[in-house]
Amino acid sequence: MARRLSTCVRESDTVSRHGGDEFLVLLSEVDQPEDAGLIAEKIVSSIAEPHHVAGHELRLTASVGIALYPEDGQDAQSLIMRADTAMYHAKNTGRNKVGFYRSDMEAPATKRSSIESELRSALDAGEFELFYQPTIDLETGQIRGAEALMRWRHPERGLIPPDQFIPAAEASALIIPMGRWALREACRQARAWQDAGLPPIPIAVNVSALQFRTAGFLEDIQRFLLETHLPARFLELELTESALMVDTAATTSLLEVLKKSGVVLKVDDFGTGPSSLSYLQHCPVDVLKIDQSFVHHILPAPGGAPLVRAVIAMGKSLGCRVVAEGVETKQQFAYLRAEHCDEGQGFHFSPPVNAETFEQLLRMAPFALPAIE
Ligand code: G
Ligand code: G
Ligand code: MN
Repeated sequence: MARRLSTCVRESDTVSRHGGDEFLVLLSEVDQPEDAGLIAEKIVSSIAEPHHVAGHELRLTASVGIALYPEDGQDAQSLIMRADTAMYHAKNTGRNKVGFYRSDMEAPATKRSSIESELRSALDAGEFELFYQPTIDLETGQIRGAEALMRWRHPERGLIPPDQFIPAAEASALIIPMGRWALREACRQARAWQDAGLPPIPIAVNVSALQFRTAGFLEDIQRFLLETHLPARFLELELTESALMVDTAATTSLLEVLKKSGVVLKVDDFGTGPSSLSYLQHCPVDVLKIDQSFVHHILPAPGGAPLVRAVIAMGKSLGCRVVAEGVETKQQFAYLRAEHCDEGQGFHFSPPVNAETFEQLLRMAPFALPAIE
């Protein structure tokens, strides 16, 4: 894509990737606005030419928004913002895929703030819920723990899964109060189940990188544990590799303090992020969760999943417990069990369910074990 774009502009122009699937083109010598329009048209038709990738023919479309200096903005930031606005407008009107900025276009910032304010009022109105998915001891078939997963019970749209609101929450920093709510609610629920005489199990809460880096995170956790009288070992934190692999004094000491307090630290989606093995060796994590993409590749054939086997071995030699995510079939269960993976989580056992249903799972007999040939 970068090469395509570069061929449409002059040597003196600048092409850059802005993030995701967005590119910025800076045309430094434009005599009249129409020239920018012509180049944008050229870009759109160049991108529309088929792309050949790994033997496949791919066809793409693009939308271009144009902002002009100096009338649309005096600095880079406002020019980019207005080009962005024009781009969204071009995309939404769909007819002409190139559009110039006009002051009567609605800014994307205002659009974004509407989901933000929706999330904010949902939080105040108590519309978030935690669902729970069990992790199973692969040796015994018993429930060893649960992962808390947020759901939004929208008054009109029904139950909304996290992939539809967590990204917006992260972009707007609302993930911080939402994550704080999830932590407290998980502690409360863990305690309530114990008080009801159910087998005591730890509950794992997903913590976003931003929340983890926010001042007061540790104090919040300590307060929630105290308030709910929950021993720290029943609270687990799931952090992604990108949140953990920041080798700064602050991160390291926070992890050390959490670990010392008894809270269990888990690496989520292990194998998909920027893990440094030498850092991992010193990082005080207790559990590796093998990402489901690796687990899905377990084949019924022998020797099926070298990466899964290697991660289990590595986890063990680091002294970590290993959990396989996304276990969907009996074959996967049997393979993981034979490889002595400690725990499994996935649709084969149970999808994430509401608290009431989870309570029934806790009262049930252990999950049936696969036969070992
Ligand atoms: O539950 P699945 O059902 O769709 O969850 C999708 C994603 O949303 C997961 O990657 C999970 O990490 C994330 N997620 C779910 N609940 C929370 C939460 O309480 N906090 C954060 N930060 N992420 C969550
Ligand atoms: O990123 P994280 O691991 O926190 O996300 C857990 C996500 O995985 C949730 O969206 C949950 O609904 C989903 N999930 C749980 N078990 C399975 C499974 O067996 N198969 C698939 N495809 N997804 C699963
Ligand atoms: Mn998780």
